[in-house]
Amino acid sequence: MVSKKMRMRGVAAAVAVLALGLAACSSDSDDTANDDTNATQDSGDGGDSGELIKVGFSQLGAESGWRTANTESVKASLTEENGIDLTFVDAQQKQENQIKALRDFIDQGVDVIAFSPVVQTGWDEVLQEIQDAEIPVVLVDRTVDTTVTDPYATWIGADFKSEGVKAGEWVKENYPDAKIFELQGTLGSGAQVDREAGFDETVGADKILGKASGNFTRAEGKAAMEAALQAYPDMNLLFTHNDDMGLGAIEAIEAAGKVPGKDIVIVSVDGVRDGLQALVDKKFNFVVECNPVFGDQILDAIKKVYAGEDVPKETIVVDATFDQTITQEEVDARPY
Ligand code: GZL
Repeated sequence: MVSKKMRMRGVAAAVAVLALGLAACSSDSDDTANDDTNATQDSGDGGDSGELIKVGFSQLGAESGWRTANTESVKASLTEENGIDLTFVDAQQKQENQIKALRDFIDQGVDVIAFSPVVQTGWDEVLQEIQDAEIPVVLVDRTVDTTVTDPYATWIGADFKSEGVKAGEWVKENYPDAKIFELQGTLGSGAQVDREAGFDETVGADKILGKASGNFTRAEGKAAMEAALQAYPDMNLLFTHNDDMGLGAIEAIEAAGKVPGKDIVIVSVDGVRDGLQALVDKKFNFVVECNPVFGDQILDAIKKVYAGEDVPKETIVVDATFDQTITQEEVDARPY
């Protein structure tokens, strides 16, 4: 989708190059004009005219090891030498902060907006404002559920439902009679909704004693697990929507005098280093990866969208799975 704004930029750039060319041709050796031309060409490989692509990125928070790794990947890719002028805003897991950041990006006249929505709904108004401002959106990680038609150019993230299914299939195969408690991620987030759907459909809702949200954080996962251990004393398997909540749950399980990985089998999602270390330590039993390192794919999508090139509606980030056969060397070699 080449917006009017980008078309106008293209015309302005063409005029500028033509003017520089004419100035160079008309004078025998106008170094200023040549320097200007070189300066333009050397100022990064952003848009057609060589200027940087102004990107507004609204990150939902810093709630987990996964988010930290994702932010590091985004910032490592969206750099000036890669042609990007990045404005990065952390919303501390508050939707109102994200909506404010998105509106600020509109006011700043950014070229492209990228964001990872903390929850699926509540974006209709601001997505319509962005569309009216003809600013293309690259949706990152989490998904949206909106009435706005064609609200984003492309989405890059993981297949959350498949992650839930993979976790459920391992439980069905290894612990078919488990009495399960489920630690949910941020309620209403695409990751929570779809991991829960995939897992519950696979193991059977009748196997699940209860659920509670730990909001994808270690502290809230620990608190939710403390309550669950009281409420469901015969629980023998925990499915947690991310490693951080599972690591908090380990603290609660041990404080209750039980052995994580044995008295209570733990199945998790993410595969951050602390989660895989828990596998080596035999406190986690199975982990489905959700790879956060896709900054380069976001960069590629932003450049294509800025240039008005076709992009796929969605790009699924490939995930693996891990069990207790993982070695300490493998964990130490992990990039995040
Ligand atoms: C998944 C991502 C989730 C992670 C959590 O792509 O949105 O959010 O699984 C993080 O660790 O908080």
